Amino acid sequence: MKMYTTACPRNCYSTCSLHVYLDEENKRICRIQANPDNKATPKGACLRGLSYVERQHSPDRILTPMKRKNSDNGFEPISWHEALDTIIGKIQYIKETFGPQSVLYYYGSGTKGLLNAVGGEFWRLFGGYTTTYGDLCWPAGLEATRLTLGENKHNAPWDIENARLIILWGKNPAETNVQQMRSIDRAVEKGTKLIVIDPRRTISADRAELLIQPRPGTDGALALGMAHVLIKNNTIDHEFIEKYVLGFQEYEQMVLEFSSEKAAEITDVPAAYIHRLAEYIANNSPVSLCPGFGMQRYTNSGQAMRAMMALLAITGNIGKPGAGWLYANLQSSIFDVVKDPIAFFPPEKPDGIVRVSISTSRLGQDMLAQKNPPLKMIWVERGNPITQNPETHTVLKAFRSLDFRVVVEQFFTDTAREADIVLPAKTMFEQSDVIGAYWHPYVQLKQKIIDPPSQVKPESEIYWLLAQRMGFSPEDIADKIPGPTDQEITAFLEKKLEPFPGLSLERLRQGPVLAPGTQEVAFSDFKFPTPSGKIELYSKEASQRWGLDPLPVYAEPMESVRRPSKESKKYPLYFMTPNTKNRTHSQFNNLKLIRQFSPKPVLDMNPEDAAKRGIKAKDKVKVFNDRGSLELEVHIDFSMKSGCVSVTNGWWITDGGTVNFLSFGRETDMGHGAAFHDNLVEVEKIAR
Ligand SMILES: Nc1nc2c(c(=O)[nH]1)N[C@H]1C(S)=C(S)[C@@H](COP(=O)(O)OP(=O)(O)OC[C@H]3O[C@@H](n4cnc5c(=O)[nH]c(N)nc54)[C@H](O)[C@@H]3O)O[C@H]1N2
Ligand SMILES: Nc1nc2c(c(=O)[nH]1)N[C@H]1C(S)=C(S)[C@@H](COP(=O)(O)OP(=O)(O)OC[C@H]3O[C@@H](n4cnc5c(=O)[nH]c(N)nc54)[C@H](O)[C@@H]3O)O[C@H]1N2
Ligand SMILES: [Mo]
Repeated sequence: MKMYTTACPRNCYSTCSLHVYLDEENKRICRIQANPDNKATPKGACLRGLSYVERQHSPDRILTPMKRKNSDNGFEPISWHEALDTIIGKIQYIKETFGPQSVLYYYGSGTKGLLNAVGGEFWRLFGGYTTTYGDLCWPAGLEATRLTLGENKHNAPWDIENARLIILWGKNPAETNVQQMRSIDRAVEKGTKLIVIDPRRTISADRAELLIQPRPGTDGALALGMAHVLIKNNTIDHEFIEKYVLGFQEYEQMVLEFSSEKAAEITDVPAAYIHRLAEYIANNSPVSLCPGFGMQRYTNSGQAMRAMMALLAITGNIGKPGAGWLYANLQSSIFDVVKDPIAFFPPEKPDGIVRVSISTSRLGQDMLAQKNPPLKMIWVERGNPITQNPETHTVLKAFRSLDFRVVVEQFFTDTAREADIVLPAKTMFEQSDVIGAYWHPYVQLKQKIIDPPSQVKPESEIYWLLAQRMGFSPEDIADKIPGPTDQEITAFLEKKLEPFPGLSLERLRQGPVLAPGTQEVAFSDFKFPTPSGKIELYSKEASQRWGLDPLPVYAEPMESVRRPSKESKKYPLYFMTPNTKNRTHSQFNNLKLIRQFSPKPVLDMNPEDAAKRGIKAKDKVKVFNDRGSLELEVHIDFSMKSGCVSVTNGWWITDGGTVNFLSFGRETDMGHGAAFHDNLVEVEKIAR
């Protein structure tokens, strides 16, 4: 057995450092263990990580190019020669007849890496394309943070042990960032207080002193109510505000109108608890506030996140050990300009190449609406938009209205099933790449450990082959599309690392390296790269860029039982679709190991809501709204706030349906995120 150091490239906070063992004789990945050199992830992989042994060698992997059969819906294997010839024929025809922007190049978050940029380079050389702006994951929070603090970074994960109070606000790390739970547990052992704010009583709340279950989408109001109490009680840090905060006076005026009773009325959280929350913050500095991504999937989330950050700003809980806003730590994202989500996501570079950009949150609607030129083809890689983007029925309709669909995939996902040609995708063990993280500050090498199966080619090689066939010159592709050999990949990565002397491939091969210039305590220099150089509670940019109030005022989400409308009468339940420990979105659940823990989708429901509808434990129910429906088993449990129901996201249509049958394609108030949780439904028992 030979041991390699590598790292998990999935879209997950933890981005664990791993020791992976290869059985050289049988050419099999045979053991996954922790790499203790990463201070944030020293204790080992999660269930998903352990399942890579099965995933790598799964009999369900796609191992050759496949094309849709004419006769039925099945697929048949084809040669690379046929696959590439077909694709070249189609893309050239589409480009000449309709224009290159008739091709939609879509990519998801399936794997991290520098080599992901190769696709964009290919389509740029092609002469242009259509792509997406915005992001499904985190942009409302990224933008709220950028507007307020100037930059998305936070203290190193292990620093949370210095906190006296930890607030998990709409984050469920016991499932989505298990490695963080280790530090939280250690802090709790030492006497740190833990509070969870979530409409569900998640397993992260097991060791919490206080669980607050607000009505979904009302966190902004909760934060303003807490600020009201802090200001009224004069438990704020005047000196810190004076030195580092912009707009306190305007903010104070707004907050003084927002009494705890008003907040209680909006949030369903009794005023006494709003006072207690404020007192916890006042009496237990330093405070580490961990907002999750789940709570920024509403149409009012950007402003809510700003209101939550303000609590730290007015109590001086930023720039100090054990304190801060732990949203996204992009200190290891040294290669991209992710600090400004708007500059990062839309592809408009001033290079003379015309790209059309459509909203990823409204993917289906925008694909269908595109006229100039109309879309004819989609290329999908690293993503599963049929399952994961909002409004699946519309996305399906848009896919089916195209002339030609290519999907690069490891497995026959719901999206791959819609393709005309499926190209087999590499796994994390089959090509080297350099990756960052969004929680810990390490740069890591995801090492090649094993050759891909004979007919599997990494995307960079697929693009290189297409580039040859397109007749792009070696000068055109130099430094953009590396050749297929390991040496060429290594040279490509080394070139990217050149500006960072501490980050040679040689060094990264030994294990994780802290990103150059890492601040273990973020903002410890109290430099905030906002327009004013201060923490902005009053943000002109918020109004200039997003048409919002410069102050973090509260607005009711679009789909709310408190908004009088036909829909809110018909559909009285909030439908939340958070993540689960058993999958990364739609990945892993096709594996036997994982199936043992989560064999089928279930709907979590409060006993009160179930009783009203005559629903009993394990009944088969239908969850529905005007957009679609899902049929599944119910799980009745007091952990769910009444008035709310929940199914984890990522189930495939072939498992019985994706939760996005029910969601609507609409953007968050800032950052062009997807407001998945603005989603009202009704539930009824299915008669047997
Ligand atoms: N209703 C609802 N919907 C949601 C969410 C929610 O909370 N609720 N969450 C949203 C969030 S936060 C996110 S980040 C998105 C995720 O959306 P996606 O990024 O589309 O989701 P994944 O399910 O991770 O799909 C990634 C696919 O990439 C494939 N893949 C993995 N590695 C490679 C590779 O190297 N090459 C290629 N070609 N393919 C590869 C995997 O097999 C998988 O099918 O989902 C969003 N959708
Ligand atoms: N195991 C695992 N880990 C993952 C992922 C995965 O799929 N699986 N995905 C990764 C990715 S891409 C992401 S985006 C993150 C997401 O991980 P998290 O940041 O933890 O986000 P979610 O799981 O979407 O939602 C977290 C919590 O928000 C709660 N919530 C929903 N609405 C509200 C609200 O209005 N107010 C409050 N206060 N809470 C609310 C939900 O009940 C849920 O428990 O996890 C990453 N890590
Ligand atoms: Mo995400």
